[in-house]
Amino acid sequence: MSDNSSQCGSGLYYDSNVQINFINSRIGNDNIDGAIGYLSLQNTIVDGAIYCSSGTIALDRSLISPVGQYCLNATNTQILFNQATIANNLTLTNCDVQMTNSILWHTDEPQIIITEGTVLEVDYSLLQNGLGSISNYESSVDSGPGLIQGDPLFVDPDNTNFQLTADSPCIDAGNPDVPHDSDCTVTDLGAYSFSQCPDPGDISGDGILNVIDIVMIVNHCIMDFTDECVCADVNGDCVPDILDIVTIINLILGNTL
Ligand SMILES: [Ca+2]
Ligand SMILES: [Ca+2]
Ligand SMILES: [Ca+2]
Repeated sequence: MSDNSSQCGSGLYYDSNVQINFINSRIGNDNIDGAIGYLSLQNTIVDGAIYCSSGTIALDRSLISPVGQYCLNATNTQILFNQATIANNLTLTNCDVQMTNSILWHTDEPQIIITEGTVLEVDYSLLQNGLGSISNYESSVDSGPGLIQGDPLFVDPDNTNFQLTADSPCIDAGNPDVPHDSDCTVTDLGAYSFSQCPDPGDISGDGILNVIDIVMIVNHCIMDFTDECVCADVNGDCVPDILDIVTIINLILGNTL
């Protein structure tokens, strides 16, 4: 959806008991203006801002990064952030907010402006300046474990690329008890996970699958799985075992699996 028009000058406007689900979507250059309903964003990028005066907003593996003052301005709203990247300010009034496995990033301070009545529960997230990112945090924030602060080391935030670089502190910083990333490591913070194994089976990291990788898997990964062994799981079941050895031999021999 892009450059759409509706009531109130927004790309999408809703004001009744509707449920709106965006999945694997991009909302470009449009704002969302809503009330009462349930707005769900999964694997979705929002280039505009969201304004909401009641109801529920749920972000899962999604990014909001508008050019402007706010990415989310909400009143009397329940807000659920899970693996969200929020790259602009929030203004929250009388909201019930849960944030986990997420990133809050913007150069303006504070990044979250709480004007009154809001309760924010946050854990396993990067807040740019820690709890100092949130106005009135002494009275409005219930902070849990796993909070970090600092630069998330995005690839190119000036050009709206909020993917993680290899040195990002957000990698493996999520709640270890929730389902792991597709590379079988602890979940990363934010909308984008960083694959720590671009070439499954290439333990040596030289870009070539050969007997050296097999020896390394046998000697270092089958019995004692370490972070260096993330590429040992060649068949994608998150368990390094003899099946991975069989799989890598077939890959080396060019056999069809
Ligand atoms: Ca991870
Ligand atoms: Ca190799
Ligand atoms: Ca395996």
